[in-house]
Amino acid sequence: FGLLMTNNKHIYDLVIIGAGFAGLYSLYKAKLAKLNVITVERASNVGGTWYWNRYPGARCDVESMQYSYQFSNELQEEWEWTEKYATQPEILRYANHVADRFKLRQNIKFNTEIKSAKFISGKNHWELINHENQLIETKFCIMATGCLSTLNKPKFKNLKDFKGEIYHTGNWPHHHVDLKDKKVGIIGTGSSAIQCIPEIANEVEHLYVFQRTPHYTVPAKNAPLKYLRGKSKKNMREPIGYDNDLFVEEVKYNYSSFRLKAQNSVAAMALPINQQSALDVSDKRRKKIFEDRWNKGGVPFIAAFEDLNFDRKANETAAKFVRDKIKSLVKDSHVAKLLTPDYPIGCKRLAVDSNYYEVYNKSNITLVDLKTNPLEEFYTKGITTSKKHYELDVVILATGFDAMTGTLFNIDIEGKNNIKLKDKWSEGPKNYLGLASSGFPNLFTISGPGSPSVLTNMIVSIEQHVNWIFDCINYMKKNNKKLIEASSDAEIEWYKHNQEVSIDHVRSSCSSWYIGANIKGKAKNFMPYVGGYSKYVEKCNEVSQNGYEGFILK
Ligand code: N01
Repeated sequence: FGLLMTNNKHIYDLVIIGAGFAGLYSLYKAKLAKLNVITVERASNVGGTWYWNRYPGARCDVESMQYSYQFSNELQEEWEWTEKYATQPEILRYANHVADRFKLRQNIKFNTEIKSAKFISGKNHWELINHENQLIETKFCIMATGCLSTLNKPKFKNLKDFKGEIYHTGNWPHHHVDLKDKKVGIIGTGSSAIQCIPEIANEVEHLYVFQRTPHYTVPAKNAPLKYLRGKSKKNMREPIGYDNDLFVEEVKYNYSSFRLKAQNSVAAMALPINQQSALDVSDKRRKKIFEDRWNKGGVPFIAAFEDLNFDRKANETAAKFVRDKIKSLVKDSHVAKLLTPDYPIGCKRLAVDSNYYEVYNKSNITLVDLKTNPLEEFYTKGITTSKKHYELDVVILATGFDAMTGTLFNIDIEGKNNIKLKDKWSEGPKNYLGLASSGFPNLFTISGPGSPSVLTNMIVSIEQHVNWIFDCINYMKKNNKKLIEASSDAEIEWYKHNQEVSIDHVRSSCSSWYIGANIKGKAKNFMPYVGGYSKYVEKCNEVSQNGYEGFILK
């Protein structure tokens, strides 16, 4: 870091914070643009979310053929995913491969946490301070800090008294955690817990699942991917599905059209959306369509009909189908009832599982309903609820994240006129296109609040954001502009639009981390843009084509 000291007056063109998928691609683009760039990363390696979330059973529930970069044809041709849904170790290998293949590591400073970022108006640059109080100066900042990168650790009473082991799914140790023959408690039943529970249930002596709200989940129907290995690629067609042995080869053969489908979609994913309304078909036909989707597995379930996200009656047909499945899969009817959600399906993020409901038929698993039996406190040997003491060797917190704004607020970001981002966004994040906030010039957020981000296939959204930002930086260079800042009018209009489109959407119909409901004191408004990925991209392109409409360039 010698070079970064103020005395040397070394000012970077760009500092990227984070070396996950957003940070890696930003760095690739910055090097291509020959910018003087450095990436800082608090972890000791690349991977972001996939570096930290290494709990047993962690996988991506976006299909691997889609959850990957498309900026390099060679990369997407050469990389071979082994399963329909890639495991965390495989995705982490991919991130490392990308870092090595594109020689990105030399520009990454690992084990480095940025504590504050302050815009110095007189100098038109940012001053960042790292955990060792070193100063880093830069003209531009890219916050590639992730949407789910600050843990939600509820303040359970007397947690510190517990003498056993405690882990959080979002910060799982890198060493092997031995759960064999131990009494384990897991708090939370969101996507992380739903992946983790079936995996550890086989190993532990007894597993206690502390559930506050049941979550909808559909089976992944994960499977190995097949490759032709040199056989003839004649008669390749449009890729039609995983049950077809040629699927991977067909995707690779037609990658651009496969990617285009995702680009033109709501969730940046090539999903087979049935354009019918769930209410326009007979009960028998509807059930058959849901059954087929259930059997094929994964998030396409929610695309079984085009109106499941908007029409509550249509949504109820899908919710009822899953509720009936729970009843048929879980033998103990009381447990089945506790596992059954009563809110619309797809409000909280639909989880994708491998034997989640079935695992409750095992004799070494107990579901503890925190609604009727609230968690009161920890004690030296475990957890006390209103009805009982649970003696535990290990507690796993699967309690999620302070999503979307948590990490940005943890960095003390101060813009023009000494305004802190945390104060400016105290009633909700005002962030034009999810990319930039007024008063914070030359600072971009990747998949920030106000962008589709977590409602989409993240890597596709990340690439779109990064491409847009680098086109913008290029435009500034060509037009001799030094500063870009969102206008306050444009960001307020975008914020209002974002709230409006969310009103009738199923995602607003319950309490979830999308609206900050999981964090005490957090502003309650819809954070990601729910108007759809392709519409969002249209707007971004319109803005840039009109000379960065809604931004002030100086
Ligand atoms: O976190 P969550 P997550 N007492 O916030 C409970 C992504 N992801 O880590 O619903 C008791 O969803 C809370 O209960 P309730 C994905 O976007 C992706 O599971 O608030 N319980 C809930 O059950 C996902 O949405 C993938 O009542 C408490 C759970 O903890 C996001 O990450 C895999 C509590 C938290 O669920 C977050 O998922 C995994 C308390 N005080 C995750 N506080 C893949 O792509 C919270 N809870 C594969």
